[in-house]
Formats: sequence, C-alpha cells, structure tokens
Amino acid sequence: MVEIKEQFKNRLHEATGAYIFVHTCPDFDCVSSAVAMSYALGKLGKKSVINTDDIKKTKKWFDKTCSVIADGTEPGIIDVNDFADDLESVSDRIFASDVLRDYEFLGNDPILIFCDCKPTRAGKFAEQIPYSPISDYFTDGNVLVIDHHPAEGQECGTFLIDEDMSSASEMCAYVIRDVLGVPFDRFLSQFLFMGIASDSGFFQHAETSNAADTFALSAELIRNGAVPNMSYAAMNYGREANHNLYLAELLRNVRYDKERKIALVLDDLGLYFDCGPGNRPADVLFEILRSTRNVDVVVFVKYGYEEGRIDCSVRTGVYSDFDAGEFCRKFNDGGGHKHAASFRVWGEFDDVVDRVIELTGFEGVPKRLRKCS
Ligand SMILES: [Mn+2]
Repeated sequence: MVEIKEQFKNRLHEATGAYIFVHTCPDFDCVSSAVAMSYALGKLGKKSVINTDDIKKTKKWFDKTCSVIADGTEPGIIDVNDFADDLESVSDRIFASDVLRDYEFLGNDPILIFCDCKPTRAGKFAEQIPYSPISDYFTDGNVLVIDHHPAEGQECGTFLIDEDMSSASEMCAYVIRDVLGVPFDRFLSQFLFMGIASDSGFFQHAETSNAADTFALSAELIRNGAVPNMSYAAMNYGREANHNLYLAELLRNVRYDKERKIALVLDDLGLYFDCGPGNRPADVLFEILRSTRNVDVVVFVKYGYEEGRIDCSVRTGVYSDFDAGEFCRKFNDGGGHKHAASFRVWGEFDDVVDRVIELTGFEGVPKRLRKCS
C-alpha cells in the first residue's frame, strides 16, 4: 500500500480549499479521482474546483458514473435522491473556464492537487499556471501530486507517486479513507471503483505486486455501494453500429511484423470522417490484437481531433518486455505505463508511421505472407 508522507497529510488538513487538475485527454481514472477528492474535501468543509482540459469528456465520464449511482440504487434501500445535492454540487465544481482564476471561496490558503498527472500534464492549464492569478500558490509546499505514472525528473510539489498502483483512484481512495478520514459512501465508492476498474481494464492488468490490495479495496467499495456489472456496462455498452464497421476495417488492414510480434494499426481517414471519431475503436481493438497468438505489442496510429495532430496509443501483452511508456516518451508529449502508453505529435501521418516503424524495429512482410500462418 502506498506510503503517504507527513508533509502531504499535513498540507491536506491545513488547506482552506483546493484547485484540482486532471490530465489532458481525461479518462475515467483522472475524472473519478478528482471528483472523489473534491467530494471528500467537501465533507470536511473545504471547497474545491476541478480544472479540466476537456470539459465535454469530463462531464461525459462524470455523467456515466452518476448514471450507475442512479440505476444501481436498490429501491427501498437507498434513495438516489439522497445524493441529488451532492451530485449537483460536485458537477458545479467542474469548471469549463478556459483560463485559471483565483476563486475567493477557496480561502486564502488553497492547495493545488494534480490527480493522475504531474503539473506538466495538466493540458492547457500546465502552461497557464505560472502566469495565472493562482501562480502565487504554485510552490513546492502547496502542490500535491497523486499519480501512478512514472516520475519525470524534478518538478514542483509533494509527490505521492507509485507506479505499482492500479490507478490514481486507488491512491485517492487511501488518501480519502486514511488521511482525510472520510468514509466511503455510495457516491465515493462508485466513483473510486469506476477509476480502478477502468484503468485496470476491469482487473485484467492486475499484477501480483499490488493486486491483493487493489482487490481488497475494490471489495470494500462494492460493499459500500459500487456496482460492478453496471460499471462495466456504463464503460462499454451503447456503441453505435459504425463502431463495428470501423473496427472490422482496421482489423482487416493490420500489419504484422515478420515475427508477428508487433501489430501495427493505421487509422483510415475516410472511416474517421464517415463513422465519426467517437466511433473509433480503441479498447476492443487492443484486446483482440494483443490476445492474438505471438503478438506482443500493438501500436495504433490515429488521426487527432485537430487538423495536423497525430495520436498514437501503444499496448503490450502480459508476457511482453517491450516498455510502451519508454517508447512513447521518445516522442514529445508522450508518456504512460509499461503496458499502456500514448503520445501526440503534430505533423504528417506518414512521417509519424515511418518514425514508429524505425523506433519499434518493425519489419513488415508482404501482404500475401500475412495470411493465417
Ligand atoms: Mn490513471
């Protein structure tokens, strides 16, 4: 279990309020951990705001988790209306603002909490902080980092970093329970469970080093109201039929290297426009490919949401010794874990593919040889 420094604990207790940040391209884990921290601090009378690079996605993950809390309520036992105020007040704290503001209601001694990221990975806010009205708060003692991505050299703040953790939500759960002393109610349990389940691929990435703690904590969250099957459904159900079309086309055109260790998936611009970026497959595609015999590494080069931007995600199999995080850090803005990482660059699609091929040592084979060997 993660060890929490005294300095970290003290600062959390002393702070009058908190600016909470999530990483760029927000996912269930960073949103859940931020919402849970905000909610738990609220229980202690400390107000907070959640700053996000992408309000649409943040609200989407937030709403999906709330829908589980609503649907998962057993009639007659707990009334979801009991949580209505909490839901609303947390939702109000997710700010859509493009610029950082100094909010008076956070008191005169606020802290900055980075959930699932470092100050440098807080999207557009990362550059703003030093020039913003909250720059005075941005000091070593005021910055708390809760992250399970590898440490990246010297940065501002007091760190709680543990690469062994399943998710930032798991780390936040320990902070909330053991440092803040806030009990897990249904709201906290569902959000924290969602982050853990999502980042662990519904527990399939659990490794021996920490899995026992992850499962024990998850059991505690389920006992306190998290709903596993509905969490899975909220994360994965409701796809458009176009998603399957996109998936089928990409799978048909996968390139394998000579030894079939690397599966290279190249996005298709036509499909991207026809099916819509929201229908582009990700997790399903990775699961199909990395469970294919011999495949060790899956690299997916994608068109970014803005013109000229190329995104790339890398996943590796359980037995792989390829370090996806190390590979992605060779690119500007790249980062992640050993088994799951990504980067984002600006440039030509084909140039990025060439660079990926060069750096992975991918040796392609003529198409005719790729037929079921
Ligand atoms: Mn995470």
